[in-house]
Amino acid sequence: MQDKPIFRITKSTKISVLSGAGISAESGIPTFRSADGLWNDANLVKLATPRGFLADPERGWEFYDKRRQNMAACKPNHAHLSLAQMEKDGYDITVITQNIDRLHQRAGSTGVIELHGTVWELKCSNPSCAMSPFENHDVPLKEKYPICDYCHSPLRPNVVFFEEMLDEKVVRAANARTLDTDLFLVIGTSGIVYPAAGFAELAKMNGAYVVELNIEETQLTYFCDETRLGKCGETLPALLEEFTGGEYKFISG
Ligand code: BJW
Repeated sequence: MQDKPIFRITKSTKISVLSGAGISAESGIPTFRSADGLWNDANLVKLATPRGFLADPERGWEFYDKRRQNMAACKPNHAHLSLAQMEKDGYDITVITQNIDRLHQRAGSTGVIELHGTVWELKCSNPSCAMSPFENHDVPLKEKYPICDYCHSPLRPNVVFFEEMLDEKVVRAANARTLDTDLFLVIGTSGIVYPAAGFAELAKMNGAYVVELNIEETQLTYFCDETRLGKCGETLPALLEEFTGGEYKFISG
């Protein structure tokens, strides 16, 4: 059997990354669907739905406040940092993330497309309220749950709960970039949640070279050109060095 050709990255290669919870696992942020993942507790899954959160905003905020405290204490790891360094070195790289933790931005990546929003913004839970989402970094939160100044409804994190539509502009941006990609890296996601997982399929259908980096095979593995098993904090810097033929060297310091 013939060996697969090694993909070669140059500065004109358009690289896109679809990242999921696994990229932040080595920073200490729990994933959702692993053996000790957040979604093993069905009650927590309910809190990540619009109805579940609003039914008990105090409990909802207890869940998100704890996670914000953890996220604030965590640092970007080698996977986030290697992508940011790639961008700084002049490579054309865009991160499309499902993560709400902002670790890509803290590592130095710019123009990150946040498919599922961010926990560092709050918005009003009343869809008819005119208040716009705003930054909030209070850790822990000052109150049991924050209230909208305008309409007095509970505020909520500006994240995409299950059964909610993703922001149309965000989806359009992710779609456009995916269709304009030579190398598509699928990092640390189970590929279960749509429409996010669909971007990896779209990239493949559009002719991109698709590489998955995960500690185990996923339901996306079958169509990827390569799957590299292992912790992405190790496999990603190694892959970037390999695909640039050594032109890019990750500096971990
Ligand atoms: C490592 C590693 C290391 C570990 N190195 N790797 C049937 C009924 C109802 C709905 C649906 C349905 N079928 C489809 C839907 C739609 C639904 C969906 O996809 N559901 C599936 C679960 C079936 N999607 C939606 O609801 C979306 N909206 C939508 O479709 O609107 C239309 C609609 C309207 C009304 C009804 C139905 C549809 C919205 C999805 C929003 C997802 N929100 C969450 C929560 C965000 C806020 C929060 O964090 O609290 O987003 S859920 C959660 O899953 C989070 C994540 O972004 C997302 C994806 O998870 P991810 O990142 O892949 O994490 P894991 O844990 O699954 O995987 C981690 C991976 O890392 C694993 O593979 C590990 O092996 C790996 N790993 N360590 C490398 N060191």
